[in-house]
Amino acid sequence: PLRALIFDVDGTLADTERDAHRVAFNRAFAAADLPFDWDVPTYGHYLKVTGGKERLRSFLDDHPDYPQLGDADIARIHKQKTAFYVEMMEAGLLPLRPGVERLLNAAREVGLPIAIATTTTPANVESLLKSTLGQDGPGRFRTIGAGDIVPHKKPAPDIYLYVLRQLGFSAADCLALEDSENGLRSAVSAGLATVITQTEYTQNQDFSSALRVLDQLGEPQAPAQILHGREAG
Ligand code: XBP
Ligand code: MG
Repeated sequence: PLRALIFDVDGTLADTERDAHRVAFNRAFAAADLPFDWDVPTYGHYLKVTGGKERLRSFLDDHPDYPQLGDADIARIHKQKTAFYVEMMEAGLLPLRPGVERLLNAAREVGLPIAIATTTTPANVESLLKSTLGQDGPGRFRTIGAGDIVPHKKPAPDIYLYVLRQLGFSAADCLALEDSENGLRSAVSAGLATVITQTEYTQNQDFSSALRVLDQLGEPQAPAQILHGREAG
């Protein structure tokens, strides 16, 4: 039986990367007087590194000509980035992807628990859910696994294993929803069947281990496929 849906956040619930995370990083770089700015293709390249602090570290490793930062500086700049991101969410600038709210509502109607497994910072998830679903948005999810709560970010399985433990369900009884190859690898390594909704940034990635690959959840049949179609591969 299907006992829970486990959602990724960035790229899956909302298209947050290009117009929110990327912009928040650039604002934090400018506020810290750093001489770089991530354009859309550059950000796409560094998205292969999950986690904002890890992403910045990887960029600096590739650019020895730029000022090099210690872990404390990266943490400080990242904290500022989170503040800018939350500010953007509170301004209500970013919608959920098509069909997401309908699927969340369909799950609630049939009494199916929903959960979150993401590498992003908890404050980001909370602000996105509140701005799109209302103040009780975060409370609709039985478990929210996010950020540094596990030692290894996606594509490691840690965050999905953490969420499964919190839910008390086995992987065989849950379904993951992801948008990226890193996310898919994480979910599949945790034993989860996974539905992919592709984004502009992830459309050319390898999704061969996915149960199903969709453009989005907005098609008329999507909720029925997700809620009843696990074995229909
Ligand atoms: C999302 C991420 C995150 C965000 C930035 O991956 O990799 O790092 O880009 O968030 P996923 P932070 O969709 O697989 O969860 O800066 O808060 O780390
Ligand atoms: Mg994602």
